[in-house]
Amino acid sequence: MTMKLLVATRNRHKLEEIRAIFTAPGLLLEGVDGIEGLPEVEEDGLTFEDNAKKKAVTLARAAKRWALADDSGLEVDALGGEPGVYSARYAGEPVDYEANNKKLLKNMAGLLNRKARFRCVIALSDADGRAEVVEGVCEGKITESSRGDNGFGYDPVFIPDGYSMTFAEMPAEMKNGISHRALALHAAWKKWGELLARYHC
Ligand code: ITT
Repeated sequence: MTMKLLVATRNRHKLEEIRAIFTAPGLLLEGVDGIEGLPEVEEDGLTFEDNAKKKAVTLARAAKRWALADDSGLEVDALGGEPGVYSARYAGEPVDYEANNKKLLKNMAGLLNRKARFRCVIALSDADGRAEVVEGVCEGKITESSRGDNGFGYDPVFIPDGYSMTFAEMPAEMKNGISHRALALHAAWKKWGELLARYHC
């Protein structure tokens, strides 16, 4: 039997990381670009949870199928949790990862407390908009300068605890073994199994 899951993201890097982990025989992951007429979802929530739920529920209802959405970002202790839910557009529109990293390193110049974490909230919604969320967190620290070309976003400036490489210096499989998204996806996988059993579909 084939089971379809709509992945409610326009971020191709996220989609690749989700595909690497959310895999099973008979499971078909569909990106939003494959389906005509889906609405754009404005991310105006104050929390990752609000935004993840809004994305999953809106697109699941519109496409009339299960949807998974990821809302994620970087929280820096010395900046009071910034950029947080504003991570994607920290340096303004349009989204520019290099400009975001430059702004972050500038705002952290001279700061000794470099503690930070990536947080990923994943929402799963059925076609009727019944949604549940799970979360994954990866603790680490902010570098003094950008390092590495892999991954996306703040990967070049983030070193996970227990490592000396940034996420952007790691091969994809290594990041996918320890990242906030990997932890959230494993929790989401378990949660989805429970939801499918609960709703008998
Ligand atoms: P969708 O809303 O379409 O999923 P998006 O990129 O706008 O895509 P978010 O609103 O969740 O997604 O913003 C996430 C931002 O947080 C992303 O643009 C990065 O700047 C940062 N981020 C999240 N996960 C990351 C990761 O694994 N590595 C580096 N940066 C990450």
